[in-house]
Amino acid sequence: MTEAQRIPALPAPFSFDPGATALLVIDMQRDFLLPGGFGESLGNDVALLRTVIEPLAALIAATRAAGMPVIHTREGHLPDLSDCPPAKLERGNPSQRIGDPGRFGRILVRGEYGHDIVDELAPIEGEVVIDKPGKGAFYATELAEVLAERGIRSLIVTGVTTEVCVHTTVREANDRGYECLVVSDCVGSYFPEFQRVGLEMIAAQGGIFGWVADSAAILDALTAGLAGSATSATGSA
Ligand code: C5J
Repeated sequence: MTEAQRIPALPAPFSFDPGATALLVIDMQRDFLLPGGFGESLGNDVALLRTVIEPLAALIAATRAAGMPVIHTREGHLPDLSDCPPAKLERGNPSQRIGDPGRFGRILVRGEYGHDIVDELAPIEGEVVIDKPGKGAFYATELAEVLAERGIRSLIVTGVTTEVCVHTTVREANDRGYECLVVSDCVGSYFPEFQRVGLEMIAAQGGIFGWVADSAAILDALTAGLAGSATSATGSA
């Protein structure tokens, strides 16, 4: 066990062991974030989601520097769509559905350009990328095994969209016993009211699904942890 860190958060400070914590980056994919992509074709303003990229890039860099795992997810389906239930396939705008040709390849299909993660947040060698057919990152994936193998008990959760894949994943994680800290400026929604209420719901009722903090608070804790490990390594006070 490494030295526990404490982050000011809602509804109360979040304590975590950096040696048992991972940063989870949900679905920061071109299909959702690029102008001209699937998200925009549904009538959404991608600018709201794109505000997440810069603070999340800084948080990913600090997490890597602290030696903590970064785990990425991508929502998408096999090219034959055999893992996409008809109820999901048939929903939405009939002219732009999962598997249809889009500006960045077949929409939400694995291996297509639009399905992959935006360049600014690209995984580096050795980082786990979980391909998920659902909204939650645990459903029909190997995420539970990946976390168990690494002894992870706490998750710092980021990505898009706040009220859909982030919420579903946090709820799944909470039911499985993980402590989740959701990073308010590193999650995004196309809808400002969903962003606000989505975050409020997580921390409500004493933290019914988890905790909420901004990235500055987490960066402070990670930097303090690094400074602590540097002083113990050099033996200085
Ligand atoms: C959606 C997601 N919104 N990653 N996916 O369909 O939140």
